[in-house]
Amino acid sequence: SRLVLATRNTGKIAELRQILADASVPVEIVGLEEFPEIGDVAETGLTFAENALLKAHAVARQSGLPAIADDSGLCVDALNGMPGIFSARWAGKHGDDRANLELLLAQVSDVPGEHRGAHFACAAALALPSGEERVADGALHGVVIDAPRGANGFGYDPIFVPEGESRTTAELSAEEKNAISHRGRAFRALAPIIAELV
Ligand code: ITT
Repeated sequence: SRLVLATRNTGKIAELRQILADASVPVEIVGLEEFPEIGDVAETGLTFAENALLKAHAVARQSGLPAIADDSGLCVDALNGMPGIFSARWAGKHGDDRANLELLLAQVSDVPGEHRGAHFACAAALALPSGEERVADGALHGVVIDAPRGANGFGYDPIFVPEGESRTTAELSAEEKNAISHRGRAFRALAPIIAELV
């Protein structure tokens, strides 16, 4: 059976294909490029779970296939949880990872080390064409540092160091990141549900 991966973020696509392969989800994953008629979904939800479900339902309805979506972001304690669900467009233009990271660095520049706590959050959603839905969450706690390091991953990875690590998530290998990440945790929790329902 086939399952549509309802994201256009290339960083997510690479990680999700690996996470689902490692979890031995027994379905064929097809990308949105197979459905050029499906446009972007307005992310009008107030939570990661709401937005992940909006994306999964829109793609399931339009493709006629089960769909999975990821909504994720970085929640910074000193910024009252922002950028959170606004992480992809924090500096204004959707998906400008470099500008988003630079703005965030400027916003935390005078926050002392002991108040640099943050977490990545991910909601993993599955929607069926019938309207049935499931969602699972994952988080990765750590700190925001004051200068970028590392070339792996995407988004805010160069300025985030997980608890118990000295490297940023952009300095971890893909395998190392997936083993601990918000996305790895959320989709490993969803994997048995995908296997059951799809
Ligand atoms: P889709 O909606 O097409 O999936 P998107 O990039 O718009 O793609 P989101 O609205 O979920 O997705 O935004 C996620 C943002 O959060 C992303 O642009 C990054 O800035 C940040 N982010 C999420 N997971 C991350 C990770 O593992 N490492 C670094 N940054 C991450």
